[in-house]
Amino acid sequence: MIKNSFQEAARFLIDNRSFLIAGHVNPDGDTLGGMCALALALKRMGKEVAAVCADEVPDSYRFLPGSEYIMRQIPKGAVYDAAIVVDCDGLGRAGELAQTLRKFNRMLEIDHHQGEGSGIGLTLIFSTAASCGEIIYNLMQQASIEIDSHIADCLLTAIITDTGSYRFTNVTPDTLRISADLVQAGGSPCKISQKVYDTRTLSATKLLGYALSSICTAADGRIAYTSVSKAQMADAGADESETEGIVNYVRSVKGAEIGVLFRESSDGGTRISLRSVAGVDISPIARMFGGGGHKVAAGCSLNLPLTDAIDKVLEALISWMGY
Ligand SMILES: [Mn+2]
Repeated sequence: MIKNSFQEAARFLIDNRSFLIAGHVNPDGDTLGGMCALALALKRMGKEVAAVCADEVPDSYRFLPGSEYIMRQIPKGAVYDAAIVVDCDGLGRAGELAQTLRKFNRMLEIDHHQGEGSGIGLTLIFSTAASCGEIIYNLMQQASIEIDSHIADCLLTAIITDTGSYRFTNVTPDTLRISADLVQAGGSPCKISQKVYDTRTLSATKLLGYALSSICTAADGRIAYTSVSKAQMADAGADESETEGIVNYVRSVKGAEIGVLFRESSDGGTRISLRSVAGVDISPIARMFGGGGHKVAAGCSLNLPLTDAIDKVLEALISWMGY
């Protein structure tokens, strides 16, 4: 794996004057928490910072300090010395921003997927880290950046969401040590859990109802799956980001080793989210369809209508499981 040192990455933060911080499409707590933490720290260092994400910040993450800096587009005419890319397994994950990012000479990619980075600049890619939040914590320590309660909340959100509240197999002693330091610095797991998990909009709750009421199983119950159509989203008044988390309910059906959520996209294609129990590596299936992710959480998109996508992915999953 190509890896640069934390010293080099710390120098990169100190030496450059202005930064474009980018995250991935359909942003989650790790990409957003990491982006916000970096934006807050760099602004405090007197740097010029723009944080950009091709998709809207979901409501449940608007509490993140620094999320007010996240824009959908790069300000017209703005030029930045360097780019920092957070939680992207390849620049393509940044969606519409990828083109702009490829023009940078100075780049720092912070990630914990299996990929090796774009090869443009520096990389801090550690596939054993549970979240980018942990890597950014180590980077800040190296750069002697003081972690205040705002940054602590951002990094703790990254860790809590990417570990499923410390329930996934990716949790390591370091995950917990870093979390302890972040709580010491003023981060609040209680507040984060309430904002991210215990607050659901009415529209998202209705949509969850639709999704749960039509769960099906296949392969003797070892696969549980459901779908959400554009019509159901419209009926619930929900947007695409409000499907986040539904797949975890699907996976939790007793006996299911794999949970799948099929979501009809606005462009007529289908977005597929996959979850598996520990010990079942679902990422090869996501990659088979041009997607990616982790062993127990992966995803892909198919340029097919909902019902065709369901047929195609189920067929692949069922034969993959040896049926
Ligand atoms: Mn992540």
